[in-house]
Amino acid sequence: MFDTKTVKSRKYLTLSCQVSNNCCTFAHRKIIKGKSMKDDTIIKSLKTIMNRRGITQRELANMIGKDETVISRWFAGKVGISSSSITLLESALGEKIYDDSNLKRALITGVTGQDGSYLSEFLIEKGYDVHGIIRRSSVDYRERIAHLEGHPNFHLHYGDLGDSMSLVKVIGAVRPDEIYNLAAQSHVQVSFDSPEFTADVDATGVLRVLEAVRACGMEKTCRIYQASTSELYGKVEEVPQNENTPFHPYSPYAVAKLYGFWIVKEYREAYNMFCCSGILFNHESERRGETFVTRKITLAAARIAQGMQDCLYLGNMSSLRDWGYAKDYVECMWLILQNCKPEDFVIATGVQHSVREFAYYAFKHAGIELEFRGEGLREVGVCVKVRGNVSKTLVGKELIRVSEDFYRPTDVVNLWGDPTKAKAKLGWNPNKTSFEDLVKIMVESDMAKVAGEGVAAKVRTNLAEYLEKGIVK
Ligand code: NAP
Ligand code: G4F
Repeated sequence: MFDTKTVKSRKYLTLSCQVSNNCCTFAHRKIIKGKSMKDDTIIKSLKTIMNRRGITQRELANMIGKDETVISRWFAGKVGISSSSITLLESALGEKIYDDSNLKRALITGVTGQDGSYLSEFLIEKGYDVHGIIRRSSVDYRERIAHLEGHPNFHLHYGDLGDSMSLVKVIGAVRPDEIYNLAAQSHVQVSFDSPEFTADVDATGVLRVLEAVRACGMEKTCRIYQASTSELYGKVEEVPQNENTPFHPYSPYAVAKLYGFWIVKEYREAYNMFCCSGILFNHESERRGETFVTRKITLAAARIAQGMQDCLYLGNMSSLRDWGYAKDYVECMWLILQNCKPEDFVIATGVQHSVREFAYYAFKHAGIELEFRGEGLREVGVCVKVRGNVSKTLVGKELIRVSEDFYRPTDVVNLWGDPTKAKAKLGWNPNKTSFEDLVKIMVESDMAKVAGEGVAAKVRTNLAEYLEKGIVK
């Protein structure tokens, strides 16, 4: 039975939330600054019904005893429709405006992560009923999906990749058509500090998902996407890398992910399951975790440009990556599961840049022209020119320095993907967002974030100090 509890969120007013076993479905619509959240799906469905039955806005308003302006505001997207209004409309119209029983159901592990949040948006937009697995945490910190909570097609369940029973329960209850297994300890450097945990989640966790699907008797009906990685190529044996390039994992993270890749392949062959790996090269965004190199750079560039940080410390700046935009990559995850047969795909842009180049362009977008001088641990990024509101006092200062703290015991230094197969078989466009646009999107977002930090600035300053000192990697 459901037990209704009230959950308080930092950012929003109170949400009512039904909690059952490990299922937490946000049944009531979220209220933001006194307004309900806009819901395109419901408006679209309501408009279809009105068109079909020739009902005008005024007639609809009369039917539910509301002023016509309320309906206009719903249609203009100025306010969303509350649950009680939906009930009222459905009873007045005598039909469901919103019926999710025929929707395709997707389950996303790692829904709170960068990719999980974009994939949720993408699938909701495609008309899916989206279910996500979240871990219990001592702080309610689900920033990336906060805007989705309350959407009628978005549901959250407690679970953990380290806990088979929770996976069996959620998969058995949701009975998804598609599972996207994105959950992972995804930081390569952290995998050297926590190798056993990384193996448990990134390797055995994949096995647990596959076995849970079998335990629920869904191996013939449920398609599974596994978030694999270019880190498998590791100490690379050829450039660029494609689906036939040999693997040479070069970190505990990559070794764990290699197990995930092979166990997916094994279940595909042994049990005829539709399960595939997307071998994704680095993809970034304004939602990227703050300790991955791109986001660390864009946040620091914004903070330095606005006088809130003195210097950025980095590790190996010569490392090369094929960086794409996460929003473009989630489309490919979906395309892989819509393919006629289960296959693995390399997803990349086919364009490579160094960490140094990323830093150069990021600082440039923030109004700071850098010149790199020296080599190895002595290399520095010196400010040679400033633009716009950036203080001229920065000119001549060393804004980037190298710290040994950010060097890895073994580092992958030459990733460059060949997306030919994904282009040809999935019709995916790897160059929707260019490298320059990606840097611009991230810097602009962080410039705005830093400018708006206000009262919270001190908290971020502490994090920046930690980053500078190498306490947080
Ligand atoms: P991310 O932002 O670090 O998100 C990781 C997600 O996994 C978070 O939602 C996290 O939940 C969840 N998670 C971690 N441990 C878990 C556990 N034991 N049980 C349940 N959930 C757990 O990663 P991302 O960048 O979105 O990447 C998504 C996936 O793609 C990962 O598997 C990553 O290894 C892989 N990948 C990423 C890239 C890339 O460039 N981004 C490239 C190739 C492959 P919390 O919020 O609770 O921590
Ligand atoms: O941004 P990174 O930490 O990403 P990395 O190691 O490539 O891993 C990411 O991409 C993988 C796909 O290839 C994913 F599977 C994985 O989950 C994750 O999303 O580091 C990129 C490069 C590395 O060579 C690193 O040594 O940047 C170099 N780097 C230089 N200075 C730094 C720093 N990396 C970090 N995190 N911090 C630095 O200060």
